[in-house]
Order: sequence, then C-alpha cells, then structure tokens
Amino acid sequence: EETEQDRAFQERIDRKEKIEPKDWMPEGYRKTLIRQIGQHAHSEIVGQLPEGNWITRAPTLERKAILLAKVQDEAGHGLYLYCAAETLGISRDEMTEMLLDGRMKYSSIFNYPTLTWADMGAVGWLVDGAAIMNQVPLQRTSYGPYARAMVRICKEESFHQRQGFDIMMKMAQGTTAQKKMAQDALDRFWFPSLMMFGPSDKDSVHSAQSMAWKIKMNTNDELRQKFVDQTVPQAEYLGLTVPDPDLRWNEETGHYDFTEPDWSEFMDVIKGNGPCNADRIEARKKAWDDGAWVREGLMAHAEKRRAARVA
Ligand code: FAQ
Repeated sequence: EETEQDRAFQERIDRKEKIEPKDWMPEGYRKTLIRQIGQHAHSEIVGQLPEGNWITRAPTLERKAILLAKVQDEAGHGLYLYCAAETLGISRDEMTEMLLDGRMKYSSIFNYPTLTWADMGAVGWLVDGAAIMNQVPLQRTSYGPYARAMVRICKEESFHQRQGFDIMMKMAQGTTAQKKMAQDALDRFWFPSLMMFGPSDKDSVHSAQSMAWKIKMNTNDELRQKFVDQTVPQAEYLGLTVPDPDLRWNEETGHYDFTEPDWSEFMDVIKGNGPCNADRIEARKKAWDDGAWVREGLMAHAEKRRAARVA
C-alpha cells in the first residue's frame, strides 16, 4: 500500500531531484542503496586482489608504477563508496562483517584468476571497460552521495581502461608468444566480463524497482549490449578474436548479435563456488584480522583525545 509519503518521494525522483542523506526515504530505497553501494564498495576492495597479484611481477618499472597507482585508485574508490553507504545508516564494520560471512556480495568477475601479464591488460580493458559502461549512467543516479562519488570514480576508471588497452596493444603487436598470451586472456575474460552486468533482464529481480527509483538508470541487458557494441571493434583493432562464433553485426538492429554467457556458471560463482571465491574471502578476512590492532589503536587514541578535551 503506497502512502502519501511514498507518492511524494516518487514525485521528487521523477522530477530528477537528488535525495540527500537526511531526507525522508522509503525503507526499501535505503536498503537497496546499501546493498548496491556496499556491494560496489566491496567489489573495488576485493578487485584489488587479482591485479595486486602482478605488482611484484610487472615487466618494467614503468608498468609496475602504473599498476601500483591503479590498484591504489581502486582502494580509494572502495573507501569513497563505503562513506556513501555510511550516510544511509550502516557502518563500514558492519558491511565488512556482512561481506566476510557471505551476507553481502562483490562482483562475480573478481573470482577469476589472473594467470599471465596479459590478464592485466584484459582486466583493464574489459573489466574496467564494463565497470565504466555501468557507472557513467550512475553519475545521474537519484541518491546524491552515490552520484557524486561516481563522477571522480569514472574519471579514474577511464584512465584504467586506457592503460589496460595499452597493455593489450603492446602484447598484440609483440612476439607470437605475446600475441597468443593476449588472445588467451581475451578468451578467458570475455564471458566473465559480460556477466558483470548481472543476469538477463527477465531474471533480474531488482531492476524494475531500482529503475523506478533511479538507483539504476539502465537495465542489465541494455548495458551489456552497449559494452559488446563498443568492445568488438576494439578487439578487431587489436587483431584479436572475440571467443564467440555467433558474434555478428546485425544491420537491422544496428547492434552486434552475441552469445549470452553461461548463466549457470554465473549463478555458481555468485553462490561462492567460483574458482577464487574462497581465496578472495580468506584474503579479506586475513587483512581484516591483521588490521584489528590498527583499528583498536585509533579508537584508543580518539578516546584519549576526547577525554583530554572534556577535562
Ligand atoms: N556479481 O536483480 P539483479 C569495479 C546479483 S566494477 C555478483 O540484476 P541489481 C571496478 C545481485 O546482487 C564492479 N552478483 O541485481 C573495478 C542480486 O543478488 P542479491 C562493481 C551479482 O543489483 C575494476 C542478483 O544477482 N560494480 O569493481 C552480479 O539490480 C577493476 C540479481 O541481480 C558495481 O557494483 C555480479 N556481476 O543489478 C575494480 C556497479 N550481478 O543482491 C577493480 C553498481 C548481479 O539480491 C578492478 N551495481 N548480481 O543477493 C549495479 O549496477 C548493480 O548492482 C548490478 C546488478 C548491475 C551489478
């Protein structure tokens, strides 16, 4: 049963007004935002692991400096997004606990291993490419703190995407072995990247309500199609082959026809059974446990200062 308050809220959304932390909002709106922003934040943090894996093995000092900066950017995005979620009345500690005990998710993509240096190219090109495709429209999302966070994040992600494409370019124009490595990275990351946009629209439980509230600006399938349309010509430019025999340009629709990812694999990965799920959670749990003394130290320091001010 829709109340007067709900109706007034929806009218604000329809007028494209931004909703701010202290404004009244329906509980469902708050919950959905905490879920989506929290999941997004966790993705940025867990997303450091696959690339962190290659920092010590980057082929040149320059590549190492670039990768290090990129991974640090992801940490920054995570912290930004945790702050945005905290404005909705949940703490970072709570969200972290929910991640570690499986009540909150992070993007499926980070459960795949990064086996070669070419994977750093594929992650930047495809994973950051998919991330931007999803995040550019979110700069117009209805919740003010989330929309504003997206502006800076998108600028940094577009640099990340370019650096990934640059790695792919070097590899694709390199020796036969390097070109093979680039093709292998594309082969392994193509379908998992398509899964980043979420299940197909008919199976997306949250899309209708989230779009009505302008928490999401597009459906999962719309963004997936845009990503394919943008990325296929880039693969051609690289001289690499997208691992989809049914991929073809469709004159009538003005879009590429393509094969959907294996949705049973997707469901399996988001249930925790992907190739790296256990490793990722274990790494996060270790970081959280190892950092306990820092958090306790900071709290003790803050407590002392408060006491000193009162005295
Ligand atoms: N992975 O009803 P929908 C990055 C879940 S970019 C895992 O369609 P929704 C940058 C979904 O939560 C990656 N779970 O859901 C970077 C729901 O389950 P629940 C992060 C997924 O929310 C690059 C169920 O399936 N970006 O990190 C996935 O309306 C390189 C039903 O799905 C964002 O989070 C998935 N891929 O649409 C960092 C963007 N897809 O919660 C490091 C913001 C769906 O009911 C290196 N998020 N699920 O248990 C969104 O736009 C949306 O949340 C979607 C999903 C589009 C991801």
